Amino acid sequence: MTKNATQLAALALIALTGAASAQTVLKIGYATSKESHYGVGSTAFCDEIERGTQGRYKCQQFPSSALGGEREQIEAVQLGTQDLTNTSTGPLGNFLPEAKIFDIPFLFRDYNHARHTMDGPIGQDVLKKLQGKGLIGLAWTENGFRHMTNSKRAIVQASDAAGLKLRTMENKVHMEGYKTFGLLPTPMPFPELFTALQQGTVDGQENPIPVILSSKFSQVQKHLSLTGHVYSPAVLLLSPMVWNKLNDADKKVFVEAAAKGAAAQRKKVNDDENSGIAQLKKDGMQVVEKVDGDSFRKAVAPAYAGFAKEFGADKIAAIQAVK
Ligand code: EAX
Repeated sequence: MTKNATQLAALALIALTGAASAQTVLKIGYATSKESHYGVGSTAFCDEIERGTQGRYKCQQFPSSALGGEREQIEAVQLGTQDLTNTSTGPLGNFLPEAKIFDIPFLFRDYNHARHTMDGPIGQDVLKKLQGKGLIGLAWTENGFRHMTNSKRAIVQASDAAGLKLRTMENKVHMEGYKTFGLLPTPMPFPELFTALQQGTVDGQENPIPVILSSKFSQVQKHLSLTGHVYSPAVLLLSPMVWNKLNDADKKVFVEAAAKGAAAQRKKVNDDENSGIAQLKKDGMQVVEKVDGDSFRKAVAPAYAGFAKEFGADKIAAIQAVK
């Protein structure tokens, strides 16, 4: 090769690698702050896809509901106007009815039971079904067990909850369940919640410790009861518009990155569960740690007949049987 030809070849190579390293920036949104469990999980996922695709894919993160409520974000991911969302299953049942089974109060015994179910055949089957609804479920992440807060009184047993106006997610299964506690469920998108609590539009709300902490609900709620009345799964959703453009190797990178994100998110939930109660007490909340769980279980038991009719008694029993 002449010197010129060598230079040309080198230039061609630069042009080629330049094209190969073109970067796609994916928009990911979630409800809470960048420091919260959703932020930790999303960041772990984003770091991994950037590393695994040698920088061909990276994220731009939109924490704190900057892209809207969770229902709106799922719709946007379906449409492809948003690439990713890390969201609770609150509104997911409106897209895939089968997903609502996981929202039944007192279905899961503890975190191990819930995580084994979501990561096992039952959870993975529902995750795959999202494809039929124009959503790619990359992994079950986690929101956590939900606890009640309110501005009126300490809740020790179900009868203490009766009559309180409680904001719920836009989730029929939760609403049906909470009615049995005598609560007055008021569905509302998360971005409106802080102001609604501040202005007294509702008396209370229910959310996992990591959400109560990161959203600073201690500023607007006096009482916290560790009711743990329902497990709140979360899911990392990708738009099919992005998924369908990925080659097989990149698909594998995305799925493995999602598993790492889920692990990081769950670890943050664990950490917040361990240190969060002390923090919330310091912030001035009155905390009922010894809740009469049986009074709540007894209250909700009759609603299980309705849940069995909707989802199948065998399906509920299969989840209860997961070790
Ligand atoms: O996903 O709406 C809710 O209460 C959710 O738990 C919150 O947005 C985090």
